[in-house]
Amino acid sequence: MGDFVPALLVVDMQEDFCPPNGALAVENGRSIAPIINDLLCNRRFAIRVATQDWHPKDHISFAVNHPPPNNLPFESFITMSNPVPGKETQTKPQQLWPVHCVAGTEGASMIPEIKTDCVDLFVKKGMDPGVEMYSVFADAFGNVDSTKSVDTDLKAVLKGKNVTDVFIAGLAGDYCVKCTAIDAIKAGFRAWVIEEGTLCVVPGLGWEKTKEELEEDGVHVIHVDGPEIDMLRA
Ligand code: VGL
Ligand code: ZN
Repeated sequence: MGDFVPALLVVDMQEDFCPPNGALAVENGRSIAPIINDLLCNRRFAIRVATQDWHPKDHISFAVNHPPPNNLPFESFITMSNPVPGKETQTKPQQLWPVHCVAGTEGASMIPEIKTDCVDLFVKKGMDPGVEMYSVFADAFGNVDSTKSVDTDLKAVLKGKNVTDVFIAGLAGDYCVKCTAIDAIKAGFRAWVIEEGTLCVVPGLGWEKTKEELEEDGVHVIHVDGPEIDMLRA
């Protein structure tokens, strides 16, 4: 058998992504907490990481930071430039969101249902006001080393622990979970998304479309009661 060193990434289980008060609440967001806790506390992972979306008030993805009429949360897209000096001519459409996960606010805190005692490392992302960062590994332009958007080089941490396989759950399936899983592959890991451990901003078809995109990029979508997770039982 080849090397197998698994890590767990719990993505953005924060108040702002959960009802009843979350600014960008994912339907039933809190309901996946027991599944995530079982993964966090009852399985053999070399490292268990929790990410937190952590934006400054002037973040580019906040609809209120743009002039009308093209500033409707969930609906409008603006043009975002690569923040890296010399690369500013590179642009991408960026979807706008309600103000969410502002650094240090209640909305940015982990939901209390998550057993944070079982988390080994917290990583904050989305900290550069000028660029979106759904994935914990890279910003929207794929910037890694040059990004000021993240407080930890997670790829380096995982490689330092000889991690080969990254298991991913959390919120939201169609944004941060998806981008983190696809980037995990680009970073040289095998990637496994646990279907029952994630929920989407767009319920229903959002997950079906996301699953296709994940599998096209080589991410394995698995079930929490399947053999891959069973084998990790502590
Ligand atoms: C997320 C939208 C904006 C996520 C973060 O955690 O999936 N989605 N910021
Ligand atoms: Zn965000």
